[in-house]
Amino acid sequence: MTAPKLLTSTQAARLAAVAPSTIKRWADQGRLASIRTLGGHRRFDRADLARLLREQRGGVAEEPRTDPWIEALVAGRRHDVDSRLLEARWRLGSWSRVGDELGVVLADLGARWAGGSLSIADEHVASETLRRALARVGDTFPTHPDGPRCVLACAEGDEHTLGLSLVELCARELGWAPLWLGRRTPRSEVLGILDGLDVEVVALSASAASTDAPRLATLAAEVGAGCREHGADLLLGGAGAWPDAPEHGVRLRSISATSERLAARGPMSQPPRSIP
Ligand code: B12
Repeated sequence: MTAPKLLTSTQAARLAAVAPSTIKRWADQGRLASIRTLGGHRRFDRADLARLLREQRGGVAEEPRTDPWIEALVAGRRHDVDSRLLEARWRLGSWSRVGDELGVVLADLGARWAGGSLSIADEHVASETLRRALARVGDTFPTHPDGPRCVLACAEGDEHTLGLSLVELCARELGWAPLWLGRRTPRSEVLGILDGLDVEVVALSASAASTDAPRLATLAAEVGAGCREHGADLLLGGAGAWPDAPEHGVRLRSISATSERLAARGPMSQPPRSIP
């Protein structure tokens, strides 16, 4: 498998180490070829970008440079990753936007691994470095033991917890009390918790590795029925094959949308805004 050839403006900008507005300008000037999606968004071919960068750098650079996030993660540079997280929070104004930026980085990491430019060991070091950094940041937040409870669990068989870690940061920032169940959580455990505790939201995560749509639909229906019975909302997230319109709850495709949903139901009516 090779890395995906078509890049969004943000991904192209990260790879070229320029602002997204520069990528758009190059496209408007006809220096960088682009196509438009049905929704009108531009997409760029990795090879076209590499060619343009090579021309600009006098034929010296062979490939778009490595993403600085990925460099720091693969090298396991924990202090670099910590400071990048804090810088991104300051620049973007909320943990949900940081989460969406990291979603792009993780998709790129997966593409490099699938394309063979990163080893399995590189990918393991990178994802574990990020997992620990997110846990460190989350642990600096004030706790809200009396805040509304939000159960965080991965779909059965799924070990991709990073999306859930990003949701946890947003939940904590918004005054929720998250209950982390994490990887490979059996549905019976989620239903048991709904029976025993006051729960406002169940957030289930399924990564791109969860491709069995009928199994995910049954999981969403069974947990959804439990949530409805107990008056809890159900949030289905991650790139997995969840149903688009579950009978109960909602399918969410970004951390920002998750944050808005939590803010609408939680103690803070608005997601946090940027510090001017
Ligand atoms: C890191 C990683 C791992 C790490 C996970 C570590 C960890 N603690 O999470 C490890 C090394 C363990 C791993 C293992 C495997 N992985 Co993996 N992994 C990834 C990688 C690089 C990132 C995953 C991730 O965190 N994505 C980021 C999340 C944040 O993005 P997202 O899912 O698109 O979600 C977005 C929104 O939906 C929302 N969101 C996310 N979560 C949630 C949750 C809720 C509740 C809500 C509301 C919203 C929300 O935010 C995101 C950003 O907008 C991906 C690449 C990729 N494209 O995702 C591969 C990837 C998912 N893995 C893959 C594979 C194949 C595997 C393995 C099978 C490899 C193996 N042979 O062992 C195993 C499977 C293990 C298992 N049973 O689950 C493939 C899946 C391909 C496929 N279709 O099958 C991918 C796509 C890589 C690739 N390009 O081939 N992996």
